[in-house]
Parts: sequence; C-alpha cells; structure tokens
Amino acid sequence: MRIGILCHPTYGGSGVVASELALSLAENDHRVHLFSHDMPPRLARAPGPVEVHVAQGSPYPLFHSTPHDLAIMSRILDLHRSEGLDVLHAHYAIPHAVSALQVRSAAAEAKLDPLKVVTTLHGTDITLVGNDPSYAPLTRYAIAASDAVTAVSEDLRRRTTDNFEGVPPCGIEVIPNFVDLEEFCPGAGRAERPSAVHVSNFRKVKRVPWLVEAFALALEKLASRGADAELVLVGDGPQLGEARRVAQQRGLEGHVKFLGLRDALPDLLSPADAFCVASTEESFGLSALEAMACGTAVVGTRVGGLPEVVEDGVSGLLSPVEDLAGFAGHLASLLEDRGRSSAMGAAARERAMALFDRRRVVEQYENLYRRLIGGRLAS
Ligand code: GMT
Repeated sequence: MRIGILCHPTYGGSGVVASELALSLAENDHRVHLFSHDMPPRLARAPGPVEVHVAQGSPYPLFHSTPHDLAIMSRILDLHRSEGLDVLHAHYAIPHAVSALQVRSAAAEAKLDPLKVVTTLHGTDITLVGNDPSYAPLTRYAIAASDAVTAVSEDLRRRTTDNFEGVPPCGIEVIPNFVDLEEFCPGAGRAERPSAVHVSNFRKVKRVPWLVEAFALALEKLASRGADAELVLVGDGPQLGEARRVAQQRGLEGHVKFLGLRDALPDLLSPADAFCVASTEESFGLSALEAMACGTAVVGTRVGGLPEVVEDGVSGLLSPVEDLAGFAGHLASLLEDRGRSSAMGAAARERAMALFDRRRVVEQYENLYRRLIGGRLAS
C-alpha cells in the first residue's frame, strides 16, 4: 500500500506513535511517506526506509504566523499527484484530520486517485484542544467526515462519543498504542539505590510538581525506616521550573535528578523500581507502557485509559487523582519492597507482550487500511 502519515513532530505521544507506525509499515514493505512541520525525533534516529517530508511554508508580511499546515497540505497534494497515495493517516484531530480531509477533496476535484482518510485520536485532541469552543465544530466535522476513526483506548472512544454528540461509538475503532518489545526490554538489573523514574513533556496535565511533592512524602516514610531512594525526572516543558522549586523547598537535593531531554529511554526505565505517572488526564500513557515493557512497575493515577494499560495491583498501583497520600504510599511501598516491585515489573512486561506488541497492533492498522481500499487494491 502507499501510505501517507501526518503528525506533530513531538518528542513523545502521538509523534512517537506515528513515527513508529511509519517505520513498522515500511518494514512490512509498504511505501510510506511521513509529513510534518519538523523532523519527529523518533524517526530522525531510525534508519528505516520512510520518506520524510518536512514542510514549513514561507513567511510573508501579511501572515500573523507562517501557515505550515497549508504548506504540508500542498506537499501531500503534490506527492499524491506524482506518486499516488492510497491512505492518508492523520494523527491528532487538530489540525491534521482537517488537513487530510482538505487534501482528499482537492484530489477528488482534480480527479486524482481516490484517497482514504484515517484519523487517530490521541487524547487531548478530544479532551482539551478539540473540545475548546474555538475548535469543537471543526473537530466534530473531522471525526464525522474521515473514512475511518480510531482511538487509542476504550476510555477515549467513550469520551469522544460523549463529547461529540452524533458520533456513533461503532464508528470509532479502538486500536491501542504499542511498543517495540525488543528495543524496550529489561536490562541488567535494578540500580543499587532504589529509584523511581518519570518521563514526560512537563505540561500542566502531567503534574510533575505534584509528583515531586508525593515523592517527598514517600521519602519521609522511607527515611523513618532508615531507607533511601531517588527520583529521576526525564524531559522538559512548561512545569520544569515549578518542579525544581518544589524539590528545593522540600530539601530534596541529592534525591531528585533532572536529566532534561534524553533518547536512551530503555536504559533509564529498566533500572528503576517504579515508573511514575501523576497526570490528571491520560488517554493511554505511552511512556507507562514503555516502562512496563522494560519490566518496570507503574505507580499512577486512575485516570482515562491508564487502567486499560496498567492492571491495578498486578502490573502497578493506581490511586484516585487527588489522593496525594495514597500515591506516596504506593511509591514508598515499591521503593522499599524490591521483591514486590520486581514481581510487578515482571507482570508488567508480560502484559505489554500479551496486549501491546508492536507487530500485532501494526497488523490491526494494516487490516483497517485494507478494508478501506480493498476493492481498489484487488483491481
Ligand atoms: O496530550 C499529550 O500529552 C500529547 C499527546 C500527544 O499527541 O503527544 O499525548 C496523548 O497521546 C499519547 C499517544 O497516543 C497518549 O499515550 C497520551 O496518554 C495522550 N496524553 C494525554 O491524554 C494527556
């Protein structure tokens, strides 16, 4: 199949899923083009035969900001005219699903080969951005007009049909996120000092300062029993400064490490006794899944699709979103009882293998594409 993938060039989340999907499809001998306004970091480091198109557009005094979405749409249309695409797969509803639909109608107008649009909803494109009154009408249109819509969890499918009246639940297929089990795998063993790790873009929804507060409480519990631990924070974003301030106020120097943006995620995830996710919303929790594949148990909040990824009490411990003491208690218990954290980590790896194996999930996308273009492929 000739497949175009349209995504944000993000370090995590939908940018990673789109990049890994593009690489996997190319590995399965499809012709794959990826379109974005910058190079997605996961793809930049991979040698796979995906053709990447970075389109940014030209600045012009009349434009308030350079409209790279229009430049991307032009690039896709141009490529469709010269090489042809069967499927255009948009990751994140705003603006990509809208851009893909616009290309589909421009192609029809020009009597080019018909192009099928698949939209994958990732979370905040529905719950925050897409639901904002300034975008909601267009999000609703994008969902209704796509040839197929997928959501990364049952929870996101439910929230989409609740938020956007008139969208039938059967019209959205759940295809979960996935992980490469060879790249993300258990390493040589635990670090000597018990440790917890967190990876994110430090946006407000991730509540990193709250997590540092929870770690401070957990550390108090451990210290009262003569034990020690550290928290490793990986990533960068708007709440980094606030997280640093909380760490300083709570006297956590020497206990909290800020590593900034890092690529060597499996090496950072696998030695940890726990992976922490303190989000107020999480449609899936891809970094939690990557940690699980590395054999690391998750301490998290019971929000969104996270309970579909982490089996509470088996592959991790979840607590209600406002329960700081409960979260801290879970964290302390895994940092203190390394036998328990290892057993949960092993169960987490098993779950990642059973439900979220890259090869099996990519096959679900291929089947969806084939269903959409089946007749044409046969001819
Ligand atoms: O909202 C974000 O954090 C960004 C978004 C993305 O596009 O990067 O992340 C969402 O998509 C990920 C991939 O499907 C999911 O694993 C995240 O849970 C989801 N984030 C939220 O729902 C907050």
